[in-house]
Amino acid sequence: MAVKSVTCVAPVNIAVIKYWGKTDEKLIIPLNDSLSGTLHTDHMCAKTTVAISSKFSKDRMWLNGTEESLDNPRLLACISEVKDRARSAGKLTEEELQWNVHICSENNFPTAAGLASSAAGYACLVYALAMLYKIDGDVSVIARRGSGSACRSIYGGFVQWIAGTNPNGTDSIAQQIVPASHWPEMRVLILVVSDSRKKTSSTSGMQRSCENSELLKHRVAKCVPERMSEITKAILKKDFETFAKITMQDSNQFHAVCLDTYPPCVYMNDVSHGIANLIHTINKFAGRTVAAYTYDAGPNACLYLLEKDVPGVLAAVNHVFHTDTKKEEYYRGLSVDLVD
Ligand code: 2P0
Repeated sequence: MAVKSVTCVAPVNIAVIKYWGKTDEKLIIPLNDSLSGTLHTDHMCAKTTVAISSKFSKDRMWLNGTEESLDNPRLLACISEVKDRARSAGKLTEEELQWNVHICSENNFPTAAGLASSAAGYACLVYALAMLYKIDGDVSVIARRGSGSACRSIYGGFVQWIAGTNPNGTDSIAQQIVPASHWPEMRVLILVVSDSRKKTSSTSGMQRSCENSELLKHRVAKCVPERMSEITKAILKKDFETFAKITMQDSNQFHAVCLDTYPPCVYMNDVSHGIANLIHTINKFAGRTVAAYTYDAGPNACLYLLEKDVPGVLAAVNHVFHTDTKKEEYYRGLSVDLVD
């Protein structure tokens, strides 16, 4: 039986300037630009196989071994955008374009625990489909339709997601600022505080913030544009001090917006705050900025730091927060570098 298939892996990205809020829910157009580092796929990644065949009787999808419904508008939007582009590219026959698709995807890290699982998952799916249907050009614009942050996982290194100005979203795309090789000493330490599913999804949390957070308006109008410009300069100059300060300030402001939302979205817990305090203490006693923390829509800490400081920071974290699997809250350290 004729089957065409492609398997891809795609990495997680960790934002240093956060995406929070949309101007268009359906097209997933963000309120503000954002910026992230793309992690190496060795440790945290999504792996997806896509296949088409004349013998497949319907579209089907499996996620981490369990069959899931394809009745998801975001998933369908990604598939249909890829097929539209494939039709214009003309590298597959119309008959092949009509074949049903099977999708098999898995993550090697907690799903929906605020560790960018949807970002890696949709980036992987869209990239694999793009290879299967032989489409050219930027596909971050399609990955965005699956999950906003997924567009940033299409590229390696430090990546900017430009919000864009076009109401149809065609210019809301990701682009690489620098490859990982620009700053090869950069590391990210993931401290898993909890791998349980988050209470408020990012999608509904940001929707609520848009409805009633005054702080979000100030953040979007003033803080993010200034920070995007400053942190980009810091990355180009490899100025860790400035990079780290902006990263921590933006994480703190994002969580302040979450608390300014009514009812509030609470993502960080006592262990998360404890880790943030520890980083400030380490930085103070070292007399320089050794590490920067950042937290997404969950309690897990991501630390950006340089390779030379990984052993010291890990030792301090291990000393203060004992691994105790009997407790519901624990952490696990994972040091990863960025990918090109
Ligand atoms: C980010 N987050 O920039 C921010 C920081 C969470 C906190 O992107 O609705 O899962 O699918 O577009 O992409 C999470 O948002 O939300 C996110 P949707 P997504 O990484």
